[in-house]
Amino acid sequence: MSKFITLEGIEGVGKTSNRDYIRELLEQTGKQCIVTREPGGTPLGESLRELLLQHSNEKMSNDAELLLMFAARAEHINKVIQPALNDGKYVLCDRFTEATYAYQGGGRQLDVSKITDLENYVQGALRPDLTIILDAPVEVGRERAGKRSTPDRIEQEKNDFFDRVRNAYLDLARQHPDRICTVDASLPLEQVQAQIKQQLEDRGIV
Ligand code: Z5A
Repeated sequence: MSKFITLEGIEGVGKTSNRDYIRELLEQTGKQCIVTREPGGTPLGESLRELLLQHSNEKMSNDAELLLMFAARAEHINKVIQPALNDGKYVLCDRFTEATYAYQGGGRQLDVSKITDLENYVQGALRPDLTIILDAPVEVGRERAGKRSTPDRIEQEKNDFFDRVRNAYLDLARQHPDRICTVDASLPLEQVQAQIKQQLEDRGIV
């Protein structure tokens, strides 16, 4: 049976590093799996991603940012996520709507009810079966990410923005313990992977 699994966390906590590990675990247990990401995952979504992350002289409004995230998501669900789930596949997605609650709700301090309305409109009943939040202090994630590339439009925000993002993620985990878990991503990679494996085993996924 198909499952929709998402990976979340502030920048640099290891979503990309752990995505391949989860895919391997799923495939080792005979599951067909697609890996995708947000914003992105379709040609339109990748174009919107570029608009969302590139630096521009004109400041993007918070509402425009929110709506572009959901425009990309609508396309992604219609063209990629729902068809794969309908085919019985596992969908492993690097970020999804919990990122909107964390970044646009927590970081930008937008009214959460706007996000909930868009979530219901764009997704209907679709929610991830499991969301793994890789949690680490902001300084840890930023230090890891900083070694790798120059900050994009969202990454250039200050630490207090990312503290709000992190806290919003932790709130989501407290609100939905049935489908959202956290792992301590400040530990060495092997220990992070051991926690992820445990979560997947506890839920009968691998
Ligand atoms: N965004 C939004 O605002 N609203 C939304 O609804 C959505 C997204 C969907 C793009 O995300 C931006 O979009 C993002 C949120 C926003 N902006 N920010 N900030 P993205 O996922 O593409 O970009 P990102 O969050 O910046 O991801 P990232 O920087 O690629 O980080 P990561 O994938 O979590 O980390 P990584 O690349 O796997 O690891 C970073 C480095 O740390 C790398 O050198 C690893 O080898 C190293 N690493 C990883 N794990 C460890 C451990 N455990 N120990 C030591 N070193 C480690």
